[in-house]
Amino acid sequence: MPSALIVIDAQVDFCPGGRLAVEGGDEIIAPINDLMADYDAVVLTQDWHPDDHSSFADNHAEAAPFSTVEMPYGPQVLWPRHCVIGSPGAEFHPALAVDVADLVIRKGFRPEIDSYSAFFENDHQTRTGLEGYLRERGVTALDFVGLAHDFCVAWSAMDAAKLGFAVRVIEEATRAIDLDGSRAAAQEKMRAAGVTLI
Ligand code: VGL
Ligand code: ZN
Repeated sequence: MPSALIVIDAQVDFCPGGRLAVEGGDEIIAPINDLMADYDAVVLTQDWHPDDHSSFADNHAEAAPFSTVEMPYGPQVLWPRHCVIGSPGAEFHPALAVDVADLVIRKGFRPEIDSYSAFFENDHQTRTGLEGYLRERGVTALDFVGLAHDFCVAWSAMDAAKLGFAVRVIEEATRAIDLDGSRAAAQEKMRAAGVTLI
């Protein structure tokens, strides 16, 4: 069964010292590099937002970071400004083995919509193109690692399961933001969606 490792958002801004730092985010880079050789394909995703992105709290009047607002496509958490296109924080972690990757897919570049999942933007309809790439490569099994466990990894893994891929999340190669218990909630939702947590 051809398999792919999907590395979610292993970027400077999600690591300690970054704009939306995930605790221990840098600890998973070496384990991820070690995993890459075990797969037929390696895909990296890159969170990639324009300055005026609607997920940034400072683009909303009087909105606090980590509060939730209603967008046309549903509820959206407002984040500190992060992964701005071309900024140092949007780069991959310097130790990530970027050269091994077959594909880098960017997401979240439309100002009006956020994109946690590597497959669909947050309206659950706009496609990133990743499904087509994997199908054309004949890939049927996907393992997910990266940041953050409870947002972009979880949403990507659940979409992949819905699309019919065999999906696992390698939890020790992820770290969570854990906003109001979002880590446990994500684990429950992933299991319910048919994702295997290992
Ligand atoms: C992410 C919040 C905002 C993630 C990206 O990679 O999990 N979380 N943008
Ligand atoms: Zn983002």
